[in-house]
Amino acid sequence: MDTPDLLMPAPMAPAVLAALDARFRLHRLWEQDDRTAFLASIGPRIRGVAVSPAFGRVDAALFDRLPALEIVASFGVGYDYVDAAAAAERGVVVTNTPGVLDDEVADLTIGLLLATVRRLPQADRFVREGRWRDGPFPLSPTLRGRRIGIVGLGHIGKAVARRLDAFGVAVAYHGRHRQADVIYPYYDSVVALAEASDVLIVVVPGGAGTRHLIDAAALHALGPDGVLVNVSRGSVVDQAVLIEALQEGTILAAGLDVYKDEPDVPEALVALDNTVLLPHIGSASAETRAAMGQLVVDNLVSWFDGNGAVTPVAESQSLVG
Ligand code: 8YV
Repeated sequence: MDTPDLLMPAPMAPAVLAALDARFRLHRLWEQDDRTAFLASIGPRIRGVAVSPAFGRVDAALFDRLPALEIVASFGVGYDYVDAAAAAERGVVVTNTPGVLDDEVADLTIGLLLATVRRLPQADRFVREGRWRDGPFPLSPTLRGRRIGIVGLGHIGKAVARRLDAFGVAVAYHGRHRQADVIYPYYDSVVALAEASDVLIVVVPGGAGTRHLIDAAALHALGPDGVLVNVSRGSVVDQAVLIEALQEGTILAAGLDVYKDEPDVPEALVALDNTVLLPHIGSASAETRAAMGQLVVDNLVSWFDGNGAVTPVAESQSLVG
């Protein structure tokens, strides 16, 4: 069995490092003082990359330095930071970590929805700050009777919808296509879905195709009693327009796990009382992050054992047959 050279640009979990060290010659880019010189010397031998969004963009500029590259194993279901089309053009397979995080992200989404509508963080602060003694916490809005619009009914969207079924609220969706096996009403535009909804939950993948899908028109259609929950990517929402809508009360509230420039969260969002702000923790339990890391390892091991990629992304399908 040969020992392929792998590049890891930014640190991943210790268990992932240990598993990759056991099977590959793993090069840790972040430990190098002169990364450009290091890449120039080691780049031609690199056959695989294990990477997470912490590194920044993975695109032609990196591929140019790795002429023997066969596979990029990305941590996370979303891989909008990887130019998977440019990779495919060079015959490089890209893998992600779908499936293992669906339920975790769906759980978090429900938690964020309830926290936002029933104002749980605000209520927690109210108790901690000793304000309860001065009177009861103000009545909150309710989830009861709300119509929920899911933008992006993929695996995670469906896991969210299943949970919402149990809450006894109506669910509808928008996506690129109507899905034949789904009972929920379909709307062919975000604005039409927003008009028919009191909550929009955004679970669509990030990237150029969904940039600012939630714009001024969508928020206007959602209306003054409307709640926005975003657990996908900050790029999907026009953040400046969202801040304005929250400040002016043209929507009621927002629960956000993702932002335009993470980890920078605009002061304007922090200052608002009608936002619940999480630090991109949709999949961030120890167990689920371990499963995602294991899937990165499994993809690389399977590929270099000659058994193909386990979870290639859509853009790589033509390469894996
Ligand atoms: C991760 C995610 O936080 O899977 C995704 O797409 O957004 C998250 O699970 C991220 O990919 C890595 O930090």
